[in-house]
Formats: sequence, structure tokens, C-alpha cells
Amino acid sequence: MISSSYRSGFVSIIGSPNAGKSTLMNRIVGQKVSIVSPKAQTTRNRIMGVATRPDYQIVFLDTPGVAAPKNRLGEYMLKVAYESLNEVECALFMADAANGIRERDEAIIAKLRDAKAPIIAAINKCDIAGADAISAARQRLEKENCFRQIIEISAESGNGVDALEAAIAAYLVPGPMYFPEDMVTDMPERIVCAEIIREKALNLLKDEVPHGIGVGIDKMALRPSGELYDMWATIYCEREGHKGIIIGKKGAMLKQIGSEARKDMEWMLGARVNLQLWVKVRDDWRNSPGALKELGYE
Ligand SMILES: Nc1nc2c(ncn2[C@@H]2O[C@H](COP(=O)(O)OP(=O)(O)OP(=O)(O)O)[C@@H](O)[C@H]2O)c(=O)[nH]1
Ligand SMILES: [Mg+2]
Repeated sequence: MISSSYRSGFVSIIGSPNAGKSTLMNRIVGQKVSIVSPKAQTTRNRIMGVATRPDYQIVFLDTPGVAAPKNRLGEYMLKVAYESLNEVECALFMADAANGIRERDEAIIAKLRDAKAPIIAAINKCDIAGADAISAARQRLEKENCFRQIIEISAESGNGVDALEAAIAAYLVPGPMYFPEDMVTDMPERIVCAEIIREKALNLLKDEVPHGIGVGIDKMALRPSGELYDMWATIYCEREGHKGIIIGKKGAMLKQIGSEARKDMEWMLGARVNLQLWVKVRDDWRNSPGALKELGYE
């Protein structure tokens, strides 16, 4: 039974690329919902993550890191980030203490001021930032005079995350449990599988290739036994040279991406996965409306 004192609300997490937004959401939700990598612009869509507690439910919206768009996909990502601010109970601005507060952060904060929701700031990566860097970030944010609270955390180690959750929970409003308590995201399994493959590729590939990759699940079918999925997926890249890097020597890289992805998928789907992974060059797909739509960026 849900009592009438139950509280809930939507909370958008916004900040520069690589600040640790997805890491934080996964930690609070208690499951890997949003993919994480050391490369900027890992998150490309609005990813919902639900944290359900006995007396409240927080529906997080993890968003793409805000950056100047270089193509149509970038324009889409920027739109997704800012549109997430509509109709949330609270906005969580995330700063990277190790990187410092930059001009880009200031531009994001200016946008946040225009949105109506109360804003909480998290200073992340306090496990690796020096005390001076942390206090410089705090002073810089205090000057903005727009944050209800500024909380130092490490999304990676979990330090400060309980305090941050409590601060967010204060802005929830009396309301329903929007999603069943065992539901952590609204992402369809197909998209989760594509994201898992993209995460492995981002983590395994060299610097220049990853930004240009996209992943599509071509077909996914559960065998009648219910124990095995056959799955066909394609990694798209923008150059012939990149295709070679993704495939690797004698196919070693593609094999590793596939085998790491398969492990995560099997855990998520609760069934074995027979994964057939292909690599295709698709010229300038990040500027192609058709390709973007096909890969879920519409
Ligand atoms: N040391 C340290 N690393 C962190 C922390 N939080 C995140 N990271 C790392 O920072 C990198 C980026 O993390 P993400 O969670 O993908 O960052 P993001 O803000 O979602 O990035 P985009 O989706 O690209 O905007 C990853 O390598 C994380 O492991 C932290 O508290 N401490
Ligand atoms: Mg992210």
C-alpha cells in the first residue's frame, strides 16, 4: 500500500560532458542503466533511471553532456539536454572538480537559471580532485547565487551521494509511485543492448574513432526454449579506416567488443545471447536524418 504521504518527482541531471552524470544516476538507481565511458559525449539520449524507496520515488533524467554541436546528432543531443528541464521538480547541475568550472559550465548555469525548477549543484570527482580545486569550484558556484545546495561527492566511490539524495528528496512533491518498484528504466531491451555494445566499443577503442560510431540492433529473436536470444547488430562508423580499427587484427577487437557486450546482455536479459556483430561504414551518418532516426536519435 502506498500511503498518501508518498512523494515523487522528476529530476534532470545536466552538466558538461564527462562530469559523471551517468555514473551518479547508476549509483543512486543501484543498477547500470546509463552507459559510462572515459570519452566525452557518451550519453546521447535522455536516459530515465528510477530510484524507488519506501517513502519516495525519484525519476532521474540523465542527459547528454552539453557541448557545442558539430553535427546534426550534436544538435539533437543539446536539445535533449535542455528540454529535459521542462517539467522537472528539481535540476541537478553536475560539475567536475578535477576539471574545474569552465565557461561551458557557466553557460549551462545561465540556462538553468531560466528554467523554473530549484537547482542543486553536485561537485563530482572529489576522490581525485585536490582540496584546492574542490574549494575553488565551490566558491565559483556559490557566486552564482542560484543553487539551493552545493554538495561535494564522488559518484565513483559513493562519498557524499547519500547526502545528495537527501537534498534532492526534499524537492519531491506528494505524488504517486510513477513506475513499479522493480522498474529501473523505460528503455526497451533492444536499445539497452545497442547501448551496451556502444559502451564496450567506447571503452575499448582509441580516441578518434568512438565519436563517430553508432549501434543498431538489426534483429533480436528469442528461441522457443526461452533460453537463448539470436541477435544481429551493426556498428556504424564514418570511415573505412575506422572500420579496420573496430574490426582489429584478425577480428580481435570486434570479438572483444562482442564478448564483453554479450556478458552484460546475458545478465540483463536473463538468457544466453548468440551475438552476430557487423561493422559498416555509413558516410557522415551523424548528419543524416534517416540514419539518426533509425538509430533512435529523433
Ligand atoms: N575518479 C572519478 N571518476 C569518475 C567519477 N564519476 C565518474 N567518473 C568517471 O568519469 C568518466 C565519465 O563518467 P560518465 O558518468 O560517463 O560521465 P557523463 O557526465 O555521463 O558523460 P557524458 O555522457 O559524456 O556527458 C568515466 O570514466 C567515469 O568512470 C568520480 O566521482 N570520480
Ligand atoms: Mg553520460
